Amino acid sequence: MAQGRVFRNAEIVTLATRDGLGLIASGAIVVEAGRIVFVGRDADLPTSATSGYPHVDCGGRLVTPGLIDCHTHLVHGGSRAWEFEERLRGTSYAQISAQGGGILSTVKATRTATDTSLLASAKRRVDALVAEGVTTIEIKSGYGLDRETELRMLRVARALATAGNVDIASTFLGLHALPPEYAGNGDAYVDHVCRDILPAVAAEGLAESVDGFCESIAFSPEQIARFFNAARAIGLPVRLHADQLSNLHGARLAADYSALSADHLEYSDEDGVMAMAASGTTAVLLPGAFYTLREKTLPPVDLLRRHGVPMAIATDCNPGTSPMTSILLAMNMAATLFGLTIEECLDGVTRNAAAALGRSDRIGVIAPGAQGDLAIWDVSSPAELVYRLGFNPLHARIRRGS
Ligand code: DI6
Ligand code: FE
Repeated sequence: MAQGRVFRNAEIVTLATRDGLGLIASGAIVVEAGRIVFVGRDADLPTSATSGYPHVDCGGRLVTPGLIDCHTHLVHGGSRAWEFEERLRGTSYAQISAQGGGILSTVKATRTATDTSLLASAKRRVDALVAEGVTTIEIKSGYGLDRETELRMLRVARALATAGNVDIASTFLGLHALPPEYAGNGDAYVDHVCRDILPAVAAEGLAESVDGFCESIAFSPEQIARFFNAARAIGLPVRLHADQLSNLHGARLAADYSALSADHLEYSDEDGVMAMAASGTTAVLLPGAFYTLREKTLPPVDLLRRHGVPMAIATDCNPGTSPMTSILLAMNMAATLFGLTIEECLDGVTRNAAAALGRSDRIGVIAPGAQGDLAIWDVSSPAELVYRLGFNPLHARIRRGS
């Protein structure tokens, strides 16, 4: 007989209805062989499900889908605390990158780190997210920028699934920064990524999507388009760091390639937002980077709402612009800094985050057929999950039913 478990006496935030939280008071959930087979009122539990399987009394607690952090760079060597200090003295992120700091200093530290130390340092960051009810984490490469190190980063990301007891979605961030070997020769690096690194990533099945950084300090829209064409040719979906520091029309570019997501978007305009709506691209908002860089330009939340673009929220966990390992803090920042509602915050770390990963069929909601990934909270209302800073009310995390 299949393994199963019955969760009873729960206030369930299913997120399975089109609008609203899809709340079920005094609810029950049955998970069988890792998948949800029943969700509804406790009183309506099928009698076949009440016998046999162990019952868990949730004590009237709030139950949400397991949370999803859909944008992180949490595998990397080194630390950038010195750069934080430098910024406190008034040097800008762009100035630091131009001086060979920024992303490239993490590239140096990542290339020289052993696999063991990369895994160990990343696992501590994974553990922090998992402790807050996270059951799926996206992890990008992008601090290797050579074939060997990019592949190593993605293998470490894959190993974190077992090491961290969490689902991992890995992304090949081939165009993150120009490595020193290609200084002044961006087009040659793009060729190298498309011809030599991307095929190796695909051959080993190490990534389920690709990503790039479209910015004046990184790669041009034309270079990103060449990379996206190569990804499309081998059937990998794309995502994009778009319009974070300036408007290079990255939102539209992402939409033109039916991207799963366009991320950051502080400088995106209405044309870009409309294109995203038409292509079904999810907007991933990253308030940790906005906060760390003390940005002033807000992402166009009203436009995203008006055009019906789904909004996800993620930590962007990275050593430079968002050294954050708290998805709850990301929700709080999205509310306080970007003006998202409680419902939008919850959607942002569940079903919309699932869409950004192309996993809407499996995770992000509590519904029959979905993976049995749940978070059980010691809170009296959904708003309580968002409003505290630095407090973790997780009671239990359930991954695939256990
Ligand atoms: N945008 C970001 O905010 C991070 N990467 C990116 O493309 C920054 C990563 C870093 O500074 O190390
Ligand atoms: Fe990022």
